[in-house]
Amino acid sequence: MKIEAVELRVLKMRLLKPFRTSFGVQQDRYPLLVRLDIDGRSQWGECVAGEGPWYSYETVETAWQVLKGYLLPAVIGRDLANVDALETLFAPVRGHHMAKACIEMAFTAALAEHARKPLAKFLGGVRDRVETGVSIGASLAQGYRRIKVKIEPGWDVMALGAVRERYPEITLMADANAAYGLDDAAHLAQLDRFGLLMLEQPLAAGDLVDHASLQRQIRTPICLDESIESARDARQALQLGACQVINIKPGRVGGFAESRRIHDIAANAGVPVWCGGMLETGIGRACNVALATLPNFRLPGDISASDRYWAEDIVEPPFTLQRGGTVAVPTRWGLGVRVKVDLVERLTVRRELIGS
Ligand code: OSB
Ligand code: MG
Repeated sequence: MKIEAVELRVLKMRLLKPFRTSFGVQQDRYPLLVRLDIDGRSQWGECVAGEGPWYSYETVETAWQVLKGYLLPAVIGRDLANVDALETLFAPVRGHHMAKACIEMAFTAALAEHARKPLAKFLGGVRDRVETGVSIGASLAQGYRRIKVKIEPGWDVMALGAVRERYPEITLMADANAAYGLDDAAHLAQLDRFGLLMLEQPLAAGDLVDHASLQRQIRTPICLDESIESARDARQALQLGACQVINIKPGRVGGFAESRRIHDIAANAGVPVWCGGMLETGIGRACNVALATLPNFRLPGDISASDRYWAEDIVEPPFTLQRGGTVAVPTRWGLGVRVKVDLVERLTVRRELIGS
């Protein structure tokens, strides 16, 4: 398989509802898309980098620069037998997993299409639908398997208490996006009484040691998101007792192959994983859905329906919420959804073709 050229583009898309996290409020999303021209066919991918360096040091801008300056020159025009070959060429670039992941995932989708398999089957998936969850600031959404409330200092115990009182039975969790410190351990222990499924990323991304210490002070299981950028991070987090659950986002960890390694490390340790989201368009969502069909994805993910985010998704068919709060896994070969190229064109605010 030879990647002949790659087109980078940034779209501008309005979120149906502003999205609030401990980093701030976001109304517009600027997804970075890649189109690989590979063996005479087009293959789309999505980079999950955010607009600013809050969730991660990576941004749309850094991903663009690293792709254009380093990653794409290393792979364009070369014959790549498999994902291993791609990972080897990317290895000299330190970090920048989001930039790497969009190429790795598009390349994997191309391999799946070439093998005449849906992406989920190609990855070894075992499900034809995945359980969905929804990540929200304040309002509640119906039909999802679990609700994740974004918290931060000043919006935590009271907020979760109010939700819990109104919905005593609902599967509830909280995501702090690194907004607390170890000094807040006693405060965070107050969340124990709400029977949360888990508390996601309470402390800073690099703080595996402090997460381990916090986990000894609270009953609520800690889940790590920002802290896990690689299989090595996952192995060390589990060795330290820093978490009891892992949120895998393929776009955060460098792609499907690294996601699979994290999945297997967690499975061997008896630790469940689930698939997080990064406000993706249908392209990134298709990748998340395919990954979440692996056996150790045992908890509902942040894989909401397209209409939770967008007035019109850029893929056809869009992802819809189905019976029992699930999303159906596409059955067509490769990515499994068709990209609406005309709509992508209209939403594009920046583009560049990187050739050999
Ligand atoms: O921490 O999981 C997160 C969105 C952007 C960046 C980080 C996160 C999120 C979400 C939204 O929680 C998940 C989604 O619905 O895509
Ligand atoms: Mg999170």
